[in-house]
Amino acid sequence: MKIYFAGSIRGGRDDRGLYRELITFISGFGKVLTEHIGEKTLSEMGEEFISDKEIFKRDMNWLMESDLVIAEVTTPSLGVGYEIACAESLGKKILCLFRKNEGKRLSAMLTGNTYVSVGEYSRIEEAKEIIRDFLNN
Ligand code: 6K6
Repeated sequence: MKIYFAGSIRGGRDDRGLYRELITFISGFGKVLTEHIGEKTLSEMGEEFISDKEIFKRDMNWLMESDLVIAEVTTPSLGVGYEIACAESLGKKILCLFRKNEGKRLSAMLTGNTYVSVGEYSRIEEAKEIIRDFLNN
């Protein structure tokens, strides 16, 4: 199983440690194509050795190749929103994970979209449980 993990990059890197832990967990179920999303060294400023056009092409190819998409959507990101919309058009299964109790509400374009599974969690263990249920179905 090939899994596309989406998480904010230029939208903000505050959750990169969380992404890393989730990617490690998800790797137990299949191949995560986008392991770099959790990398400490990947800052908001970007990968210096690859152009934006190359990033877009590479990521779209991975998205097409993937069997399903798991997106951590607590930190709003235009790129993640775009990937979710593309994944829906491509007919991929999509799980969005949103950390609640931070005084923020997730976009109605996700919560109101019956195509997308949305899992709200407080602790990372709950997020893992949601992922486990999603992947086992
Ligand atoms: C890295 C740091 C800043 O800019 C970069 C460029 N590198 C990227 N490398 C890989 N994937 C990227 C990059 N930029 C965006 N993406 C894709 O968009 C990822 O798959 C993320 O899920 C999503 C993040 O979008 P933004 O809008 O938060 O950057």
